[in-house]
Amino acid sequence: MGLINFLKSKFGKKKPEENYVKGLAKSRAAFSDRLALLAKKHAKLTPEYFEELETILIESDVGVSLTLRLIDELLEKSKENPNLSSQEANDELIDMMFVSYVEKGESIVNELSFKEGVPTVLLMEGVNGVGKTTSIAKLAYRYKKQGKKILLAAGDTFRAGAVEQLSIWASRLEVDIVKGKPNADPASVAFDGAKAAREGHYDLLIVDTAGRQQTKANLMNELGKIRRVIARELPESPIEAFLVIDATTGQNGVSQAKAFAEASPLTGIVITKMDGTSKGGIILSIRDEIGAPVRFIGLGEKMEDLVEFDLDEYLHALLVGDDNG
Ligand SMILES: Nc1nc2c(ncn2[C@@H]2O[C@H](COP(=O)(O)OP(=O)(O)O)[C@@H](O)[C@H]2O)c(=O)[nH]1
Ligand SMILES: [Mg+2]
Repeated sequence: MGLINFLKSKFGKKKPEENYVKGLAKSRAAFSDRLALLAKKHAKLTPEYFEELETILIESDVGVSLTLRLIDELLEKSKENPNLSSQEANDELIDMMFVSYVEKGESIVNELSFKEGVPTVLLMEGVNGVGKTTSIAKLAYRYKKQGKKILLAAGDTFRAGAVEQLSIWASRLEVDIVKGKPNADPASVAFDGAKAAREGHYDLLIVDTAGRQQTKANLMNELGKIRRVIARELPESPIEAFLVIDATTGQNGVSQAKAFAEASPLTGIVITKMDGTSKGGIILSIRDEIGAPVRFIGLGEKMEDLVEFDLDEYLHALLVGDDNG
C-alpha cells in the first residue's frame, strides 16, 4: 500500500488536525494540486514530465540536492518498470519523500523531555525576525497548560525592545522572567536564569538569544559561553537547543540553519510561518541538509498555532488536505 493510501485510511478513521490542514493550504495548492495536474497532462513518463516535476519540487523548496536524488530514483524506477504511469510515479515520489525524512531517524515524540527534580533548559536560536520570541511565548503557553512551572530568560540584550517584548509575553502568560540590563552579556542573563531556575524549582527555563548576523566564530563563542554557564549551574539538566527558521525565507533559511548547526549542537528545529508560504517542502530539505529533527512548526499567529511536528499529519495536510476521498 502506498503512502497516500495509508494516510487516507489513517485519517479516514482519525480526524486530521485542523491547524495542519489550514496552515498548509498554500503549500498543498502549490504542490499536490500541481502534481495532480502534471499527471493529467503527461499520462506517460516523458522527459517533459520529469522536467516539470523538477520545477515543482524546486519551487516547493524541497531543495536542489534532494530534488535531484528523488528525480534520479524515479528515473531508475521508470527504467525497471517501463509501464509505470505518471500517476503511479507521483505515488512513488511521495513514498520516497517520506523515506527521505525517516531514514535520518524518525522521532515519534517531538515534545520537550523533562527530568524529575531538575529544570529542562531550552535555548532558542536563530536570526532576527524568524519568530524566536513569539515561539518562546507559544511554548511557554503550551507547557504552562501542561502544568509546568516556567521561567523565561531575556537573553536577547542586543536588539532594542527585545527584552520588553518578552516581558510583555511573560506578564500576559503569567510566567516568570529574568532580565538583564540593556547590552548585558547574554551569558550573564543565562547564568541568572539558570540560578533562579534551580533555586525556584522550575520545570522549564527558556532562554531567548540574540539573533544578530555574526561571523561564525562570534556565534560559536556566544552560544558556547551561554551553554557553559548553564551546564555549570545546572549540571543534571537536559539542555535542548532549537533553531528557529522562517519558512518564508526558503533556501536562505536552510543556509542559516547550516551556519548555526556548525556553530553549536542543535537538538531540534522550529519552522515558523508555514501558514504564510507555499513552500512547505522546506521541512524535507531542512531535514535532508541539517539532520536535526523538526520538533515544532508554526502554523499561524495564535498561541495554539505552534504544534508538535507530526510527519503523517504534515504529509497528509500537504498531499490530501480535507478531501479524503
Ligand atoms: N503567520 C505567522 N507569523 C508568525 C509565526 N511565528 C512568528 N510570526 C510573526 O513573526 C514576527 C517576528 O517574530 P519575533 O518572535 O519577534 O521574531 P524574533 O526576532 O526571532 O524574536 C512577528 O510578527 C510574529 O507574529 C507563524 O507561525 N505564523
Ligand atoms: Mg526576539
